[in-house]
Amino acid sequence: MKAWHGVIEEYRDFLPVTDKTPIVTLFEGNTPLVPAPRLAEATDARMQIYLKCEGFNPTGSFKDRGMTMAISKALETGSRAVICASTGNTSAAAAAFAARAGIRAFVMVPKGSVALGKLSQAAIHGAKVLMVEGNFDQALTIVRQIAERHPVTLVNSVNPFRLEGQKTGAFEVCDQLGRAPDYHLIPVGNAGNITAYWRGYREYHRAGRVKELPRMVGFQAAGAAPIYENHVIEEPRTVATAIKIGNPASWGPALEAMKDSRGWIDIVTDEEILRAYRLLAREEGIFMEPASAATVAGLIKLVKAGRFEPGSTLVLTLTGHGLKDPDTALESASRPTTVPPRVDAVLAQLGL
Ligand code: AN7
Repeated sequence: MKAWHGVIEEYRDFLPVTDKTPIVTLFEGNTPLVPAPRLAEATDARMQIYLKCEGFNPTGSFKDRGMTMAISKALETGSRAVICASTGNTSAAAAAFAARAGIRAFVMVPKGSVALGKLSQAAIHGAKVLMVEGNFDQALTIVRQIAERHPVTLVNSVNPFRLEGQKTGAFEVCDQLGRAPDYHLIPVGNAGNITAYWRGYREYHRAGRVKELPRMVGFQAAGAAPIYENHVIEEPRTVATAIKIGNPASWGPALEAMKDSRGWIDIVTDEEILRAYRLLAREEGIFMEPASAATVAGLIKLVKAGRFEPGSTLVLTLTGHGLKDPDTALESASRPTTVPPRVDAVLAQLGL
């Protein structure tokens, strides 16, 4: 098997890098495309369902694809510091890649709405972590202003190199599947990833690597669904804190992706998200964070509604690892039972 060198080296021809770009990589990408037989069975319509498990990236989310590009380009232009606002995963990736590059990272996260694993990552990688008494959208406004006036590079997905890196997710799906799927299902927060995937599919199609183009289907949490509702949500609410965003930066491009691909956007409730979250863990053995489960919840909802033709090939991006958010996992499952160190006491609990 050929060694993997990270998404920039693997897809160099499709990316805005030159021989002079210092590549900062943690060997991200090459994540598995895992068939989901139980989900497919449940749909009862002979569908092929695959999970693109982005939680298996080095920092545990899809953000590593964009961050290898953003940090490499920041370094190329001589930047010594980066800044971002984040619901958690971007901050973890920024902190890790900045550490790898030997530059500083400043991250701003909404206090009380960041999963524990993500916060611990930003901290241990040495980022300066600021918890804002406000939401993600407010934090993004602040860091955009700071980056305009001070010598620090913004690495949110408004940085164009982020989406360039993230589009490699679509390249990998095509390489792994040998074609593009009929539908690509994906959670939507700041709407960068849906935009990037569509760009990736289009570029691969134009280059003759695939003959098909998928329809892009995005899912927002019902309490944080600005695109679906067609207005800014001032106080977004959802258990899926990663996508608790009320005014997405890539709103326009995401709408375009949906229109161009003849796709659409839908919503899922927190209850549906948590049900899908448990189902994925228990029936497929895959532990992804709640925002990723939104995609599975959306699949279940739309299959019931008969939105996909029988025999369709569907790819779902599962954006982040379940270990990012241990609190939600423990709240969503039965509690561990404490026992004294005796065989009889243990047996009494097992019901064998
Ligand atoms: C697990 O980390 O916005 O629609 O600041 O962490 O491209 O924003 C995270 C977003 C989906 C939504 N799933 O992707 C951040 C941040 C997970 C995420 C999304 C995010 P976009």
